[in-house]
Amino acid sequence: MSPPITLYGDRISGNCLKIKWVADYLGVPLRWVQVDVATGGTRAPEILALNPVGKVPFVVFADGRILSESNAVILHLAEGSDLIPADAFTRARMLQWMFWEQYSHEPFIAVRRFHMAFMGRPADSLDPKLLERGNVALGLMERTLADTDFMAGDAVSLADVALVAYTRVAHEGGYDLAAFPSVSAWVARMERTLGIGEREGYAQP
Ligand SMILES: N[C@@H](CCC(=O)N[C@@H](CS)C(=O)NCC(=O)O)C(=O)O
Repeated sequence: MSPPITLYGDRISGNCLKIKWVADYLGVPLRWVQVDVATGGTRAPEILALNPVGKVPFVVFADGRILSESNAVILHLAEGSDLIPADAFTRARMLQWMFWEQYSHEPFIAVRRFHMAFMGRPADSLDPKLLERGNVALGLMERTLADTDFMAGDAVSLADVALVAYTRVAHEGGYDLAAFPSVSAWVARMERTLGIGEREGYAQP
């Protein structure tokens, strides 16, 4: 068996878990090195030496090459698999949602959750735009998932992996997923598809 890929990540981070889920789904061996974001682990000299960006996740391959940005990493891992649609337009639609996730979903939903669930910040101390724009994102997902089982169409793709990472824990950031029934059903579908269990709860590494 080839040596495992090493993932530097924090188990509270959906961006990091995305990579583990894709590796598990594909049967790719992965070694996890825990880096605590909340206590500044990403700024440790040995971590900055590997990834000068000062963020997780990043992966180190057996040949020493390093890759960061969660969606770039899952794209690379899943190359040639059924998580990437064969049809060119559907593949582009998958990418559309993955770019959208990083610019119009994660910055609101993941950030509000981080402040509330891990930094102990009360909801009323946070920028109200986080809740407002996160709900706009969930609303767009709701309308999409009312028509199709998965974000890019009828089959699961990396767009679903990218988006489920923080959607499934949006309630920890004060979002009410019950208001988005198609999204809630899709979260359950994705957890089954990826084998995400309670043991992988964000609060306990
Ligand atoms: N766009 C990046 C986001 C990476 C990111 O923001 N990582 C956070 C944890 S989820 C982090 O390392 N924060 C530490 C810091 O900014 O100091 C990705 O998708 O990988």
